[in-house]
Amino acid sequence: MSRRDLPAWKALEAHRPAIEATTLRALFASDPARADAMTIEAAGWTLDFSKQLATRETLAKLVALADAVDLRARIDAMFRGDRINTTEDRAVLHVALRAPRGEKILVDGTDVVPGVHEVLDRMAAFAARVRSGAWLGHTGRRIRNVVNLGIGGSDLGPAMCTEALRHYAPAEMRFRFVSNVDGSDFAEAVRDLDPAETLFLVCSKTFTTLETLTNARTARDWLVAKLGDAAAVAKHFVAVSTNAGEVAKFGIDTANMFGFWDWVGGRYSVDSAVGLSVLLAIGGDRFREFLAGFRAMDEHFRAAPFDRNLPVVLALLGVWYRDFLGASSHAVLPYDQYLRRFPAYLQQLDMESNGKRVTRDGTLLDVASGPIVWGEPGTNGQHAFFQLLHQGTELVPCDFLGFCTSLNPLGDHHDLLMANLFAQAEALAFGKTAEEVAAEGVAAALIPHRTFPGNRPSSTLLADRLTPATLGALIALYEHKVFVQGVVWDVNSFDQWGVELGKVLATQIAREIASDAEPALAHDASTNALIRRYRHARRG
Ligand code: G6Q
Repeated sequence: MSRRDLPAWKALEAHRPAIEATTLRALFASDPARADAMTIEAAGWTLDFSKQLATRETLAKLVALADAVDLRARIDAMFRGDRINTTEDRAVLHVALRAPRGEKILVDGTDVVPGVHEVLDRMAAFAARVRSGAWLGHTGRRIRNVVNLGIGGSDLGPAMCTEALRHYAPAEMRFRFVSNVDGSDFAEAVRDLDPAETLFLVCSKTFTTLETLTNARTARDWLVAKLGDAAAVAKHFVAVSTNAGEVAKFGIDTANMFGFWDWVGGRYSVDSAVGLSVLLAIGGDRFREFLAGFRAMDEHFRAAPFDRNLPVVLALLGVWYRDFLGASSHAVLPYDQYLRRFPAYLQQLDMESNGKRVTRDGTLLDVASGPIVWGEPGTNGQHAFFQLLHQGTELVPCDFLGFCTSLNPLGDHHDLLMANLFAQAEALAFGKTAEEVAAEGVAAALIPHRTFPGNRPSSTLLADRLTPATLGALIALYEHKVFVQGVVWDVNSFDQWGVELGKVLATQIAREIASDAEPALAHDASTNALIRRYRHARRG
């Protein structure tokens, strides 16, 4: 049955005109308890969603939709280890990565939690050796540079978190992330590094990914050429992978490999061995705090009633905008420079998970699925694209993220930063009417230009301070948000078949480009011409 046929869906459609007919100004004026009633807390985060184009009645109707699509049963199925990734026939158990020792989670009858902790213990022991100088490079020098070679889920999470938690890392250590097959990425990343002090983490679940393996081979060549000894690889390369055979073939001793499991999806893997760079940056104890933050949000997600449940509320509001109010994008605006990479991370988490066009059983969707997710840190975005948010013709729901305490309290920087966050959310919601503009004495011709329509929705998420735990909780919040939306849209949020076709074509085209003889090209006329032009330019 299509989602559209559900009475709960129809009830939301019927409710839409009432919301379209009102304004946030009116909603706040008529309900003095609104801000309090629409604020909820969990795992160190406070969510104020009162500036959303929704009432308590809207939320009740959205929760009825969640009930109608059996959200509770689907949450239980994920936590139980059911094979909910049906197109790949896999369980989806990133929640097991943060389960405490002693908890039991069974996959095919085997408890996976002891294995999780065994890898974590090995990672922590390895990181402690590197950080203390017990692990030395081939020439006896301490490791000061860590370069993660990975892409997609094996890059975005660790890159985002290592940057986010930079404050907690030793100042003398450098962390770099090379993902692109564009050689410039590698060249620039190592340009100022001393190979004798550099450790490469080859991070690839499959250990067959073109970009990562190309970068890993280049890194190996670079290191061996600079240090003049192939044996140096042993002290300067470790692997994060599920594929021991390929790791050994590459020349990395599997004793220096940190494993994970097929029930961890790439974009859900930063709290597995994929987070080794994060652990090297912050150390084992803090990494466990990071995991505890995830876990706190997991517990809230499982236990809290849907209308007081942070991931569920954020997800349902997203469905409301996407399917009922016509929003096609969603902006995430962290007011924290350390979270600079958070929007990019979230883009993959959300768009690769819910950018789908068929339901779980393969039927074409007749409702809109995942939105375009984008954003930049504040205040920078204010001087760039906020114009469109305030006065453009698109409806863009926003998430503002901020912290009450700065990790770098310098003068009044933090108060100014937070003043801007609060001001932007206020301006978007309440705007400035033509009458208010006129009352300021603005010339009549300029009034339309200087009017702010308001009614532009946002949520504000606040935590006391950016710590490993609040970061972990934030990631889990969005992981579960994406899951809930996938349940409402009835898509498989855990596969990514849409990335395959381009990979296959690229392999074929790479062969055609490399061939000495003029290849017989069988693409479309445009692609054929582009390949010929490139071959010609390349051969001079
Ligand atoms: C994420 C995707 C994808 C994956 C990369 C890297 O969910 O599966 O982004 O993480 O393609 O894959 P490997 O880790 O296997 O190199």
